[in-house]
Amino acid sequence: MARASTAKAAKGAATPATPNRERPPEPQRFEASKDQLLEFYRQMLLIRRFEERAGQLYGLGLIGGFCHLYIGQEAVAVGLQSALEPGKDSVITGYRDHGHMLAYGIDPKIIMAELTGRQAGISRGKGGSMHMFSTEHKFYGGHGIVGAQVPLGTGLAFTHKYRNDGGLCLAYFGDGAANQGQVYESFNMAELWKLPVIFVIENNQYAMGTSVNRSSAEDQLYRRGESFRIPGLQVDGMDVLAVRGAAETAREWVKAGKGPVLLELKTYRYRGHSMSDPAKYRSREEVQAVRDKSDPIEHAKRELEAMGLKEDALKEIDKEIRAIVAEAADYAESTPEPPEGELYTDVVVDTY
Ligand SMILES: Cc1ncc(C[n+]2csc(CCOP(=O)(O)OP(=O)(O)O)c2C)c(N)n1
Ligand SMILES: [Mg+2]
Repeated sequence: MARASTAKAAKGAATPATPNRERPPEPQRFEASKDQLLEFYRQMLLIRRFEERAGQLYGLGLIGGFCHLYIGQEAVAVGLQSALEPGKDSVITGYRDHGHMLAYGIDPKIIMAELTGRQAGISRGKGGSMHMFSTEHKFYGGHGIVGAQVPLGTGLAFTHKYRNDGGLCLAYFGDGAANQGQVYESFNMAELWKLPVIFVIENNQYAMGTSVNRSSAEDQLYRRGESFRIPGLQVDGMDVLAVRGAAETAREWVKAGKGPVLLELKTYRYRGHSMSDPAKYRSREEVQAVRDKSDPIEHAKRELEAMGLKEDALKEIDKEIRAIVAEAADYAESTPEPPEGELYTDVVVDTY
C-alpha cells in the first residue's frame, strides 16, 4: 500500500528527471613501450624495497608511532600517478602514504628521514609515517582520520576549478573508509558542481581486521557513486598497465569538465594493517596465494622478459634500487633529530 502511494506521488511529481548520465568509455590496458614498463617496474620495486626497509627499521625501534606498509598495492599508486602531472594535479591519501609519495618522485631520503623523526624529514620529523606533505608536488598528505581526505580532496578539486588552473585532484581512500558518511556528502557536492576529482577506492579487501564482505552491503565498491550519478569503473589493481589505462580514461573524463569519476582498484595488502597487527583474521595461505598468482611486480617482470629484457638487466635494476634504499636508510639513521625549539613551530596558537 505504502509502495503504491509512493509510486503515485512519483508519477505526479513536478520535478523533471535529470537525463541519464553519460559514462566514460571502457578503459583499455595501457600499451607501454619497453622503457615505459621498465620505469613502472623500477618505481614499484622502489616502493617494495623501501617499505621492506621501513619494516626493518620499525622492528629495530628506529621508527616511532604508527607505520602502515603499502606492500602488494604498488601498481595502484604507480599506474595512477604516472598519468598525472606532479605540481599541477593534486594528490591526497590516508595514512598508508609512503608509496604515493615515492610514485610522485619525492626523494626517498626525506621520506625515510620523516619516518625516523628527523629534522630533514619532509614534515621536519614531526609528522611521521601518517602525516607527510609536499605542497611543492601538490601532495596534500598523509591523513590519519579514516575518510577525512575525501572532503579535503573535494575541496582541492574545488580550488582547481575556482582557479581554473587545469589541474585535478586524485583522492585515495580505502574500502573501509568507503563506508563513511562524509564520503557521500563529498560525492554529492563533487557531482553537483562537476568538480575535477578522481575518487579512488583502494580495495585491499580489509579494513584493519574486517573483510569487505563482512562490512559492506554493496561490496562492488565502484557502484558506490551511482546514487550521485558518479560513474564508476572497477580496475585490476595488481596490473600496472590496466591501472594506467584506467587512469587515462578517468583523467580525460575529468579534464573535459564532465565532473568526478570513481575508480575501484582491486588490490591486496600482504602485510598486517599496521606494524602492530598480527593478522589473525586471515590465513597465511590466503596471502601466499595472492603473492603467487597476482604479484604486481612479478607480473611486470614477466612482461618485460617477454619483451626481451634480460635477467641480468633486471638484476642490475634490483641492485640500483637496493642502493637507493640503503642510502635513504643510512641518511634517516644518521641525520639529526629536530632541536627542541621545533616543538613551537608549525603550531596554530592564534584564534581563527
Ligand atoms: C574516523 C576513524 N575511525 C576509525 C579509525 C581507526 N582506523 C584506522 S585505519 C582503519 C581501517 C581503514 O581501512 P581502509 O579504509 O580499508 O584502509 P586500509 O587500511 O586498508 O588502507 C580504522 C578503522 C580512524 N583512524 N579514524
Ligand atoms: Mg582496506
